[in-house]
Amino acid sequence: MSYKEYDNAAGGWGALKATTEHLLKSNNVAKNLLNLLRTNQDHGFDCPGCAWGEKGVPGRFRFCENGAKAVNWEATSKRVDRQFFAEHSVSYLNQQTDYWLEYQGRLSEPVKYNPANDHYEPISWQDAFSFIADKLNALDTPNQAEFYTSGRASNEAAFLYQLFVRRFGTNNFPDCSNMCHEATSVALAEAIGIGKGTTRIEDFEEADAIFLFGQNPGTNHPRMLETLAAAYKRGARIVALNNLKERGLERFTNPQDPLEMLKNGSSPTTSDYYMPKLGGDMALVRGMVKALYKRHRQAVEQGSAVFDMAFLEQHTDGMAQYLAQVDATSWTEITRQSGLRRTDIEALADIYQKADKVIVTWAMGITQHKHSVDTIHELVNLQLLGGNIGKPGAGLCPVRGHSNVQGDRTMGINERPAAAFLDNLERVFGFVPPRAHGHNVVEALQALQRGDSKIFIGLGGNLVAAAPDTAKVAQAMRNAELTVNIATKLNRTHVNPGKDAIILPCLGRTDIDIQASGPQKITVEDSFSMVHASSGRIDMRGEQMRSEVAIIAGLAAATLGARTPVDWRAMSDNYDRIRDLIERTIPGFDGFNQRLDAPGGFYLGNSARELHWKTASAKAQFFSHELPQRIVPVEQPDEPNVFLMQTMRSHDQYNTTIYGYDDRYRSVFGERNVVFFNEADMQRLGLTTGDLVDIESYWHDGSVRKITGFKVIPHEIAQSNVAAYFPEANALIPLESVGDRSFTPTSKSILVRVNRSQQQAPLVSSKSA
Ligand SMILES: Nc1nc2c(c(=O)[nH]1)N[C@H]1C(S)=C(S)[C@@H](COP(=O)(O)OP(=O)(O)OC[C@H]3O[C@@H](n4cnc5c(=O)[nH]c(N)nc54)[C@H](O)[C@@H]3O)O[C@H]1N2
Ligand SMILES: Nc1nc2c(c(=O)[nH]1)N[C@H]1C(S)=C(S)[C@@H](COP(=O)(O)OP(=O)(O)OC[C@H]3O[C@@H](n4cnc5c(=O)[nH]c(N)nc54)[C@H](O)[C@@H]3O)O[C@H]1N2
Ligand SMILES: [Mo]
Repeated sequence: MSYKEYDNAAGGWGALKATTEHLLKSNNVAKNLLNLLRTNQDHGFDCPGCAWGEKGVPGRFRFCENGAKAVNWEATSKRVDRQFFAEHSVSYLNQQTDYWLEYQGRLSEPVKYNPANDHYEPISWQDAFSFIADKLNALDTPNQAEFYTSGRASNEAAFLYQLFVRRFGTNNFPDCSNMCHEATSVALAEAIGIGKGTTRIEDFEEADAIFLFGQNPGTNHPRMLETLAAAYKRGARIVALNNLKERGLERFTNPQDPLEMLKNGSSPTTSDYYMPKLGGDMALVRGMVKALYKRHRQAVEQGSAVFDMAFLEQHTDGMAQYLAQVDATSWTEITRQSGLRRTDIEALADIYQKADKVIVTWAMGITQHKHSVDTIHELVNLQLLGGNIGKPGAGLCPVRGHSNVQGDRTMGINERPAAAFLDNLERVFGFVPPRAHGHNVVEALQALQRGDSKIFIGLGGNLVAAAPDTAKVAQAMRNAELTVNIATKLNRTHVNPGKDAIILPCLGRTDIDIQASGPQKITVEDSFSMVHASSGRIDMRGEQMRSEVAIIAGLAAATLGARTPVDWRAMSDNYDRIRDLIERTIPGFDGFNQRLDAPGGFYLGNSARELHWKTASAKAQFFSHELPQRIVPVEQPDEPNVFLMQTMRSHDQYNTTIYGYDDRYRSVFGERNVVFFNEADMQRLGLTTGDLVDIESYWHDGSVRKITGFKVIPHEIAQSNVAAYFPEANALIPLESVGDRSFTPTSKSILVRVNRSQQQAPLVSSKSA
C-alpha cells in the first residue's frame, strides 16, 4: 500500500473506471445502465445521491460517479429474505461490517424480531401495522414515541408522515438534518428570515467570486464540479477554504466532456486554496471583514466606499454594533484561531473587494462545530456588507446533503414547527396539532437512553451508525420497547433491535411505484428550492416491498382509526391527492400537480432573495458575536499528542452506506481505519506512515471513548488537526457534545489524544464479501 498522492484530476477516466466497476459488481448491469441514462432527466428519477441542483438541458446525459454508485447500490437484484434471517442471528449480524450488511441486498419482506431465538422472522403487512398501532396506542403519552426521518423521504411521504404523527399527538421529529445543516436553518432564519439558501443555480454563471467553505464537492457533490469548472473558465475567482487539501477542489476532468477526456485534459475548479484550522472559519471571516472595514474607512475619507452603503442602509439592522465588535477583535486572536497569516486574510479580502457579485457556499466543515450558528451569522454579515444577497450572481448557498432533506423540512418534518405551519394544518385538517416542541436527534436518543421514550420509528436512515457515541446510542435503541425501521437495506440500526422490533421493506427512488390509480411519481426539493418530480424505472412487480407512502398510510390507518383526518387509502392510491393537500397547507405550492409538468420543475421562491426580510426587525440582521473562547467544549490539556479531529466521508461511501474501501482522491486503498496527519506533526511525534495509533477523546463525564489500531497517513492538513472517517470515528464523539443552539453533534471538532497502538494491525477488512 502506498500513500503516493493521487496525481490525476478529480472526475475523468478514474471516475469512469470506478463507475464501470461498480456497475459490474451489482449483478444488474443492463438495467443499471438504463437507469443512469434516466437520472435527473425530465422523465427519469431524481438522483438519490446529493441535493445539488440541475439546470435542465434536455437530452443531455448527466450523471456523476457517486450518483452512479447510489443508483447502482439500490438497484441490486440481491435480496435479504426470510431465509437470510433464518440463517443469521441478529447477534451474528451485528458483528458484520456496515459494508457487509448493506451488500446483502434489498430488504424484501416485513420481519419481526423474536427475542427468544434472536432472529428476525416474517410477519404479514397487516399484522405488522396492527402490532405497531397497538403499541403506539398503549403509550402513556404520544411523546413517548420518536419518529425519525432521513432526508431521502419524498415530499409526499414526509407530508403524510408528519400529518399522521401530529394527529397521533407529538412533535418528536428527530431527523438527519439535526446532524447536518441544522445550524444553517437556525442561523439563516434569524439573520435573513428564511432557513434556506438564497442562490439559484444560474447565479453561478454570473458570480465574480465564489468562496467555498468546508465542503468536499469532488466526493459529495460531484455535479457541482462541472458548475465550478465552468465558472472558472469564464474567469470567476474560486476560493477553497478547507481544513485539508481535497483533489476535487483543485482540478476536474468532466466525464461528460469527450474532448477533455480524450486530451486527458482537466479544468481547474478553484483559483485559490487556503487551509484554516478546524473551527477557524469564523475568525477567518472576521479577519476579512476587519481588513475590508479598514479599507472602507479609508475609502470613505476619499468620498467612496467599499461596503454597499445603499443596501446596508435600506435593508439591514445592527451593522454599527457588529463593526464595533470587529474593531474589538484583535489580529492576534484572528490569526491564532484561523491558523492563517494576516497577509493571507488580506489577500482573501482583496478577492472579495474586487468582486461585484459574490457567492458563499458551505457544508459540514462549517455546520458541525460548537459555534456553527455564530459562524454562519458571520458569513451572512460578510455578505450583507458587500450587498451580496438578493442580487443575481450573488448570495448564500448552503449545499445540502441528502437529496430531499430540504424538502422534508418544507413538508413539516421539524421538531420545532412554526406556528403558522401548525395553524395551516389545523385549518385544513380540522384537528388541533400539538404545539409543544418535540425532540431533536440528541434529545430523542437521551430520552431512549433514560427509558422515557419507548418507541422508535425510523423513516429511512441509520441512526445508530450516524449518531455519535456509537455504543451508548446502540444501547439506547435496545432500551426501546419497540423499534420500527422503514428501509431499503439492512443496517446497524436494524441489528440493534428494541425489545420488539419490526423492519418494513420499502421501494427506493429507482423503483417503479404502482398504486391503484397507476404508476406514481414523487417530488423532491433541491438545494436551490426547485421542486421537481421523480419516477422510478425498475419493475418491482412480484416483490413485497411497499412504497413509503403506502407504509405510512397503513400505519396511520391502523393507529388512528376513527381519529383520522384523511382517507389514508385514497392518499396512497393516488399521490396527486397528497399533492393537493400539500397545496392547501403549505405556501408556494399553488397548482402543484399542474406545475410539475414544467421541465426542471418549479421554483418555490425565497423571501430573502426578494429582499423581503421575515425577521424580528423586518431587516436583514447583523449578529455581533465574540469569537469563541475555545473551539471545543472542554478544556484543552497542554500535551504534545493532543489534536483536534474532524470526521468526514471517503469517496466510496454515502453516509453510513459503505460502497467500498477506497478513497481514491486521498490515495487510500482497501481500508478505512486510517487517520490523516500533517507531516510536521508526524515528525514531531516520531510517527511514520503506516504506524498504528489508538485515539481517545476528552469529555467531562468520566466515560472512556476510544478507537484502536488506526493507521497513520500523511496528508496536507492544517497542523494540530487530524481527520478520520465517519462512521468509524463516531465512537469518539460524546452525545452531549453539540453545537450551541443547533444541537448538532460536533463531528468536526473532537478533542483527542493520540498514542502509539499497543495492538497488532487489525485483520484485513471484509472487503471481498
Ligand atoms: N458520495 C456522497 N455524497 C454525499 C454524501 C456521502 O456520504 N457520499 N453525503 C451527503 C450528505 S448527507 C451531506 S451533509 C453532504 C456532505 O458534504 P461535505 O460537507 O462535503 O462532507 P464531509 O465529508 O463531511 O466534508 C467536509 C469537508 O469540510 C472540510 N472541513 C472540515 N472541518 C472544517 C473546518 O472547520 N473548516 C473548513 N474550512 N473546512 C473543514 C473537510 O476537510 C471536508 O473537505 O454530502 C452529501 N453527498
Ligand atoms: N461523525 C460524523 N457523523 C455524522 C456525520 C459526519 O460528518 N460525521 N454526518 C451527519 C450527516 S450530515 C447526516 S445527513 C447523517 C446521516 O444519517 P442517516 O440519514 O440516518 O443515514 P444514511 O447513512 O444516509 O442512511 C442509510 C440507510 O437509509 C436507508 N435507505 C436508503 N434509501 C432509502 C429510501 O429510499 N427509503 C428508505 N425508507 N430508506 C432508505 C437504507 O436502509 C440505508 O441503510 O449522519 C450524520 N453523522
Ligand atoms: Mo447530511
